[in-house]
Amino acid sequence: LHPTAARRPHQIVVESENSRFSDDYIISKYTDRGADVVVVNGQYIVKPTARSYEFQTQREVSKTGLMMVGIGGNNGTTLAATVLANRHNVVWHTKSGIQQPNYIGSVLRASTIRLGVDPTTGKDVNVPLGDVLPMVHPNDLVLGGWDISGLPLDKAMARAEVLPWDLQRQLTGHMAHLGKPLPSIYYPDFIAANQEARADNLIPGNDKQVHLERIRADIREFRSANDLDRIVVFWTANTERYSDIIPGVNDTADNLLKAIKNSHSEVSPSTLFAVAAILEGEPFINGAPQNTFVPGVIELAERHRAFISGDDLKSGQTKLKSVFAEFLVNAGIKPLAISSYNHLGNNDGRNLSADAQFKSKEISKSSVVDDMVDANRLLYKPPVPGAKGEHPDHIVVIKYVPAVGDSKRAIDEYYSEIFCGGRSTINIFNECEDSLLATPLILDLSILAELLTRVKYRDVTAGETEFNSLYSVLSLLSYMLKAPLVKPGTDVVNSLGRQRNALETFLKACLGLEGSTDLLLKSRIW
Ligand code: NAI
Ligand code: DG6
Repeated sequence: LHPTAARRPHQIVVESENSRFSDDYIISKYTDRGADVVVVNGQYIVKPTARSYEFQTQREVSKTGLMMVGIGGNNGTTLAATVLANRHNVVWHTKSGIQQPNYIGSVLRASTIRLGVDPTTGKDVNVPLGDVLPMVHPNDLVLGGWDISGLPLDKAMARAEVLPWDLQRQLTGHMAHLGKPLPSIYYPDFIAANQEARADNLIPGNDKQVHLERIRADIREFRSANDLDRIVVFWTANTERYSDIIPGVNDTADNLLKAIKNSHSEVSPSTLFAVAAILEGEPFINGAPQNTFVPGVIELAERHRAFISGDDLKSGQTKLKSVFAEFLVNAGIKPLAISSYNHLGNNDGRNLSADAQFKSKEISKSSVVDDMVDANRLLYKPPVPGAKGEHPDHIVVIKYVPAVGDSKRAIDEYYSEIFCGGRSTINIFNECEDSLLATPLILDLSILAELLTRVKYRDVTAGETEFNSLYSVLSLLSYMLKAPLVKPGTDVVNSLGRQRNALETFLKACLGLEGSTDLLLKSRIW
C-alpha cells in the first residue's frame, strides 16, 4: 500500500530576531532559564541561570514507515485499519447514524496549543499541536511489521473484535492488501504460555545472531521497497517478563552484542528488535512495560546516536492517575491509599493473566505517583538514613475477564487525608475500548520520534559551533508513556501536565518562541 504522501505545507512563520526560516531549516534561538538552589543553614539561596541554545529543524518531513512488532494484535490491526479509514475516508453506519473516521485521542491531531493573541481582537489564537512544526501526517505513514501469528491482517482485524462490523466490512480489502505480518522471533519463556497457539509465523532456529540479522534485513528491505527516509520500529507485541540484568550479559553494549552472538537465554525478543533498530539507525519505541532497554541497549543507542523511547503506553487509568494524584497533592490533600483495579477480556488481558507478565505491568503502573510524592515533603515524611520516605499505599490489580473483550473497565479509589484529620474517598469507574485509546498514542509517539530525528541543537553558551542530534533517550515523549525512560541520572516526570508543558515548550522553542505562560500579565495589571 502506498500512502498519499502529499507534502503538507507548514503554515507558521515567526517574525523575530530569534528565528530564521530558510527553505530547508527553521533555526531558532532559545534561552533555557532555571535556578540553582542551595540550602545554607535552612535558608534557600537561589541564583537564576540562563543558557543559550540554537535549534535547527529540518523542514522536509521524512517519508516515514511505521513497522509494528505485534502488528497482528489488537493495537496493530486497529492502528492499520483506522489509518486506512482516515486515508480513504471510509465512513460507516452505527446505530446512531454515520460515523466519520478521525484522530480523536491524538494529542498531535486533536489538541491545540495557544500560539499567541490576535492583536485586533485580543483573543487567543490556537493551532493544532501537530502543526507547530512540520510533522508527518498519520495518513502518510507506510505501515508494516512482524507478528508471531501469521493470520493475514484482514482476518487479524476480525479476530481482534475491536472495530464495528460495518467498518471492518469496508476495510477488509485494504487490510488484505497489507498482507501477512513478517515472521517474528518467539522465545516462549518471555510471554505467557497461553500465547503458544498463536505462534505459527516464526523465524526458524534458535540462533539469536541470525534472528538479529534477519530483523535488520527486514527493516532494510521495507525501507527500500517503499523508498523510505525513516522507519519507526514500535513494540506493540505482548508484554514480556522482565529480563534479569546480568553483569557480563546485558549490562554494557559490548556484552549485549556478545550475548546475542552466544544466543544467551536472557536476551528477550524486544531487546533484539531494539538492537536491530539501533544498528539500522532507526528509532525504536517500546509500547509495553518490560525492561527492553537493559543498560546495554541504552549504551548501544548512545554509541550509534540512535533514538529510543518507552516504556508502556499511558492510555487510560494511569493517564488519569498522572493528573488526579497530582491534583490532590498539589491541592495540599494527602492521598493515603490509591487502589486500582482493572479487568479486560482481550488477548493482552489473557497474556497479563500470567504472573511474570502481570509483574511487568504492575511495575510500570505503580511508579506513576512517585515524583509527585517526592516533591511534597510537607505531606509525606522524607527518607532518612535507614528508612524510605513516606508513600501512599498503592495497589494495582488486573484480571482477565474474556466476556468484556477489548472493553476495559478500570476502578480507582483515592482515599485521602483532608483538613484536621478528615478523610475523603473518591471512586472513579472508567470503561472504554483499550485499543481505541492506545492507537492514537502509537501514532503520536511515532510522529514525534520522526520529528525529533530532524531537530538538532547547539549549546551557544558552551561555544559549540556544530549542531548535534538530541540525546538518544527521547524523554520528550513521556506524555504518552506510563514509565518514561529518561537519561540516566535525571529525574522522571510523571505528571501529565508537566509532560505536556515540556513538549509544548520544546516545540515552541524550535520556532524561537517562549514557552507557554499562563501568567497573562496584561489581564492582571492596569
Ligand atoms: P495483543 O495481544 O492483541 O497483540 C499483541 C500481538 O503481539 C499479538 O498479535 C501477538 O501474536 C504478537 N506477538 C507476541 N510476541 C511477539 C513477538 N515476539 N514478535 C512479534 N509479535 C509478537 O495486545 P494489544 O492489545 O495489541 O497490546 C499490545 C501491547 O501493548 C501489550 O504489551 C500491551 O500490554 C501494551 N499496551 C496496550 C495498551 C492498550 O491500551 N491497548 C496500553 C498500554 C500498553
Ligand atoms: C490492563 O491493565 C491492560 C493494560 O495493557 C492496560 O490496558 C494498559 O497498560 C493501559 O493502562 P492504563 O493504566 O494507562 O489504562
